[in-house]
Amino acid sequence: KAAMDAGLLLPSSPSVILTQDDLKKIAAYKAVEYVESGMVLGLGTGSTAKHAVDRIGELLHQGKLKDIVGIPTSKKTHEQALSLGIPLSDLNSHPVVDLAIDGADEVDPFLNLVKGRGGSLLREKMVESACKKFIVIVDESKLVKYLGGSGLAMPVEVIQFSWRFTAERLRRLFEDAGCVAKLRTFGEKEEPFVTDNGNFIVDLYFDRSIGDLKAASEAILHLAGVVEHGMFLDMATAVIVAGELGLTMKIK
Ligand code: ABF
Repeated sequence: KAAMDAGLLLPSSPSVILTQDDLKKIAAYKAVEYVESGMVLGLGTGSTAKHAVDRIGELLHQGKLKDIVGIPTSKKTHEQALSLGIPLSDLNSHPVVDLAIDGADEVDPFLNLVKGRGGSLLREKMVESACKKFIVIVDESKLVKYLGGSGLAMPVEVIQFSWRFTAERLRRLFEDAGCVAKLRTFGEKEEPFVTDNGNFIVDLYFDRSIGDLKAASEAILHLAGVVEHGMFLDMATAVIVAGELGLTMKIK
């Protein structure tokens, strides 16, 4: 009841069937309510963040937001924001970001995240670690008991040189968790996926929990050849989750 009064819950109506994309859009629009004129904004990447960027562009054109500067987290978002007429900058010119809004692939109960299945984890981590507030927007399918728990990939960006060697070292780090390490590819020819930064991505899959996330993060980053990984630990200020029963906001 309190959440509904606060506008965080949607009135339930059995006749309305929401698609997953509707849920993403609802979470995105809610997050954009926290955007104020004059802010430097981290613009996320992915199908959920795309709705937020569209909404920011719309509010800008309606004159409801003014003097916004956006810092895109990928080339794709850069293109989208440009086409919407959102003024853009980078961390060199704006090293402090007021608010970033972005999606995630997994969210654990402590608001730790897996990101990067869209391939943009490095720029996302650079921008989102420079921001005062980071609002994550997801539909409820992204909630997991522990990171890696969805059975889907935990991405690691690696340099192309001798990537097989790096992938094997990554696999060995997490042998106890039944780790499988695969190079990310695309298309029928299974060509390597190349990130905006010219690197490859090795996706890690686990059978079991990897345990201490901080230790895992440090071990991965310690390997020569690794550029960054997709665990975003202790970074989210709030997570807005859209589900069949409404919107909830989890705050750190
Ligand atoms: C970005 O988009 C990524 O970090 C994450 O991989 C992905 C989430 O995608 P979507 O919103 O399309 O589910 O935020």
